[in-house]
Amino acid sequence: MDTFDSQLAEFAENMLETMYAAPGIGLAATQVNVHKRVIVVDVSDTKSEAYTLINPVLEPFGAKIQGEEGCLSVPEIYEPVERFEQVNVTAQDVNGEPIEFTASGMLAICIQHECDHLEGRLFVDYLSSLKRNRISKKLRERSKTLV
Ligand code: GNR
Ligand code: NI
Repeated sequence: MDTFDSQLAEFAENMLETMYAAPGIGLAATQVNVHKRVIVVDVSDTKSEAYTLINPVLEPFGAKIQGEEGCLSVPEIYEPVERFEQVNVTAQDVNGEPIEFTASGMLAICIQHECDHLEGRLFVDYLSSLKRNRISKKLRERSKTLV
């Protein structure tokens, strides 16, 4: 991303709206079929701590922690995933201004989950092939009964 114009600002606003409506605590542009390095996250209960991160780069550190994860792109599947407890984040905001902060806990997990989407990775990719195959089957069966 190198053009920080009103179109980008509008897209980021739309992503936040989509995330809150889902409802979810994060969303990557990849998930709405836009292949740009844009993620939004808000892990607060009050929907008042939104981060819009453009071109995010992560340096995870610290202990590994396991948390139950779900994904809007893998509906209604929840499995434990191991992530780093903390992550140094450098990114740009919608105006192209540099951002740098350290996240921990749920925010750190969510940012790692969203950045994975930008690389085409899903949380199910961290599971055993046995679990992944079961999930694929479940999603396949589900889509059959839906149509
Ligand atoms: O809403 C979401 N919840 C969630 C819970 C644990 C770990 C990661 C997430 S992100 C997810 C929304 C989503 O799919 N973002 O890509
Ligand atoms: Ni996701």
